[in-house]
Amino acid sequence: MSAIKADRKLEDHLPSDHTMYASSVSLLYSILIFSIYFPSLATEFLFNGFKEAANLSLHDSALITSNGALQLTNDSESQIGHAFFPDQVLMLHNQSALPTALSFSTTFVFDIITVNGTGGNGLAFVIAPSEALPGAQAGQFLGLFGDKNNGNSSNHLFAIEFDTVKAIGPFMDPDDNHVGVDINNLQSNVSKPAAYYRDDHKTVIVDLLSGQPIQAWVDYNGATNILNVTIAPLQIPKPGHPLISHTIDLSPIFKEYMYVGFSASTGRLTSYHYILGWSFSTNGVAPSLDPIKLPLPTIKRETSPTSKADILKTALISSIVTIILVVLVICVFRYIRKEAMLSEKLEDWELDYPQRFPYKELFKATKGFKEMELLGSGGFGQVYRGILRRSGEQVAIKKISSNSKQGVREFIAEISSLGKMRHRNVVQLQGWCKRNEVLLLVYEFMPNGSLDTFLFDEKKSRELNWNQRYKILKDIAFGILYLHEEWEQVVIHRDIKSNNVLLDADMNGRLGDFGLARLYEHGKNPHSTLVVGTLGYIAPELSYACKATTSSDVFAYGILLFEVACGRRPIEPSASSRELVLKDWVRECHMRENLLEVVDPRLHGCYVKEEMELVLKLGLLCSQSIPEVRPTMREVTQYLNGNDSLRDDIALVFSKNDSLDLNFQLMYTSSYGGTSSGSSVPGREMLKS
Ligand SMILES: *[C@@H]1O[C@H](CO)[C@@H](O)[C@H](O)[C@H]1NC(C)=O
Ligand SMILES: *[C@@H]1O[C@H](CO)[C@@H](O)[C@H](O)[C@H]1NC(C)=O
Ligand SMILES: *[C@@H]1O[C@H](CO)[C@@H](O)[C@H](O)[C@H]1NC(C)=O
Ligand SMILES: *[C@@H]1O[C@H](CO)[C@@H](O)[C@H](O)[C@H]1NC(C)=O
Ligand SMILES: *[C@@H]1O[C@H](CO)[C@@H](O)[C@H](O)[C@H]1NC(C)=O
Ligand SMILES: *[C@@H]1O[C@H](CO)[C@@H](O)[C@H](O)[C@H]1NC(C)=O
Ligand SMILES: *[C@@H]1O[C@H](CO)[C@@H](O)[C@H](O)[C@H]1NC(C)=O
Ligand SMILES: *[C@@H]1O[C@H](CO)[C@@H](O)[C@H](O)[C@H]1NC(C)=O
Ligand SMILES: *[C@H]1O[C@@H](CO)[C@H](O)[C@@H](O)[C@@H]1NC(C)=O
Ligand SMILES: CC(=O)N[C@H]1CO[C@H](CO)[C@@H](O)[C@@H]1O
Repeated sequence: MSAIKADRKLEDHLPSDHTMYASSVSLLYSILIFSIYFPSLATEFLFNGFKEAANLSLHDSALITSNGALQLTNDSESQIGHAFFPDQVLMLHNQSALPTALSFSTTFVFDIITVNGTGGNGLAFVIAPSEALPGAQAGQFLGLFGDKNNGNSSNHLFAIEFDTVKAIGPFMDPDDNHVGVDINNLQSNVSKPAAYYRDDHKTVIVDLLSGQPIQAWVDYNGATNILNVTIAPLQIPKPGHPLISHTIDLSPIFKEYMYVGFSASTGRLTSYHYILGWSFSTNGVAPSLDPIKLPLPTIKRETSPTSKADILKTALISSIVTIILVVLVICVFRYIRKEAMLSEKLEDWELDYPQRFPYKELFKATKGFKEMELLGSGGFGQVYRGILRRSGEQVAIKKISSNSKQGVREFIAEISSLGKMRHRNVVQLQGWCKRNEVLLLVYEFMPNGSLDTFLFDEKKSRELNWNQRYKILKDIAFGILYLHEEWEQVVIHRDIKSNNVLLDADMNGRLGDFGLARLYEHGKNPHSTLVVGTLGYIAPELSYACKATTSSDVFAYGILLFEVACGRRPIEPSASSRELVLKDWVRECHMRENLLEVVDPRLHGCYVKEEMELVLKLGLLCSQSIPEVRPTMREVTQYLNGNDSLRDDIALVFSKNDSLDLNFQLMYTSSYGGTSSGSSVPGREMLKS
């Protein structure tokens, strides 16, 4: 791995008579003689690692590691390590009257590795008169001097220091990462922050404690007295411009023969100091080192921060990693929580009804039942707009909080059979979902909302002309007829009112929420007298018969007819007592033969008189107190379609004594008490009092 080429050549300018010895034997003899009397006239050696044959003189803590690196110190405190080329090197031409220092050139690769804490104290290339450096101290003295002899010119010591600690005291170190030229004194004659110059003369800082191998070149020209010091990371070729170029005459410093080598020390701060390769020449440029052959330091730098830049970098990286981790954990946590929230425990029977939607799908469709998607809320719960992911279809999702568990199962059974209904005047139920106490019903989306917003809108921004109103009434009549007679089983709506009349994009009337009132019926105590529906639409017989029939739907439809014709609610608390209950008011006006007095003023007289009269009379017919005398929905649709043969029937009915309804108001008032489904009805309080 390493190689030695420590050949000591005789210089060319040896005495010329030397060549007169002809025979090879005497030549060899004379070389031997010269070797004895003029040892090391010029020195050149190259060590790519020190494993074999280097034979350095090691002192104190210095050692050669098993793979051939020179370790000057380990990272124990207050260590000193010295290592020297074993032979003396001629450094001064001492024969003439004017002694001159020899030119020399050296290059070496060092590596300072700090395992823990902050590194210290540094290393130095040394040219000294003896291998023993008298009085040398550890720490900031770098093992070169001690406080007794620092600065004494009798030291004859030349050093290039690579200092990693800014010493306190008289040394005037510029910083904790510098290169300096020391002569007899640790106060450098010249020192510069460790760096190299790029070809464009820009300075690049070299961190001595980076743990990376760093190459240094020291070149001295004895004729011009110019000393150049250059450093660069190992992978960078020798920079063209030296870091330090200093004019100094080394002849007073050098003795004739000197020792060349290295010194390093640790103090309170510690590092491993390594030399990985070294070449030296007093005969021109030092031979190049082969980076491939250099040993690696045996101590691996740990990831623990050692320099400020590293601390920053590590802190930055670790904080980024921490942030990413935290975000990840939060995401995972939220995902798990959301999944747990959206997961559902199904009861066995729920699987029997195929129109079931997964809760997750509805949750996503409504963006988590956001306020923004809320279309409205009423007695039965909230309605949200949603977009189903699977089809992109818009739906209305009704969220019903039912605190009665027992009714839900029967209700779903019923609902899923109702889901099979198809009629153009019935809002189609697309499916359902049950989750804990919450029941979700998925309906076709009706873009124009419910009829009551058109009839009672305070802002009067949404208006309906008579043709539209009449059309809607007919649509709803056909819808109810479908429920009552045309589907496979009789379905009683139980809650017909303008709020449950929905309008599609073409303003067709569609009956919604059929059968919903049943849910409450199922859930309640069957023994209690119970009426479900909405106050004002509840047929009087329900208060005692307690059994919803198609006739009670017809009664509610009659009230709906009044609402549409008169443009007001069935019970109007702000109206005079005469007009309080819409049905009674219409009846009274009819008795006074002034039926058209009740017509919605918002129509401004724009309506077909015959149709209006038909609607009002039909309303009277449907809202009779005795269920048996009310028409069927089929008859209602025929009236509305203008079956003239029925006109006479109406006339007949109204010619009769209307005693049927004499005590209606009385019954009505007593029937609401505690029996309504609880939907908010204006005027309820007033009626109570
Ligand atoms: C190393 O030095 C020792 C004594 O200093 C000497 O005996 C030995 O021959 C040297 N070996 C080499 C390879 O120079
Ligand atoms: C460091 O080197 C010194 C001197 O050789 C030795 O006494 C000490 O045990 C070494 N410390 C470690 C941690 O190896
Ligand atoms: C570094 O670690 C060694 C042993 O693990 C310990 O003796 C030494 O004091 C430590 N140095 C610093 C500066 O923490
Ligand atoms: C310098 O060192 C020499 C030899 O060790 C000593 O005699 C002399 O007193 C020292 N000079 C100073 C100023 O310390
Ligand atoms: C020192 O560097 C200068 C350039 O800054 C160069 O001209 C000179 O030759 C160098 N001297 C040695 C001994 O390398
Ligand atoms: C120069 O050489 C002479 C004899 O070899 C020696 O006595 C003297 O100390 C030398 N001077 C230096 C500075 O080495
Ligand atoms: C009119 O009503 C009568 C009696 O209900 C019915 O027989 C007849 O078919 C109806 N005509 C039309 C056109 O609906
Ligand atoms: C209407 O019926 C009531 C009570 O049933 C009766 O007193 C009244 O005379 C009847 N009026 C007519 C016109 O039949
Ligand atoms: C460094 O150079 C030597 C020899 O030239 C001088 O004797 C010293 O005084 C000088 N030291 C400083 C700090 O400049
Ligand atoms: C009167 C009214 O609001 N009609 C609207 C019904 O819905 C469709 C589709 O959204 C709209 O285009 C109509 O303006």
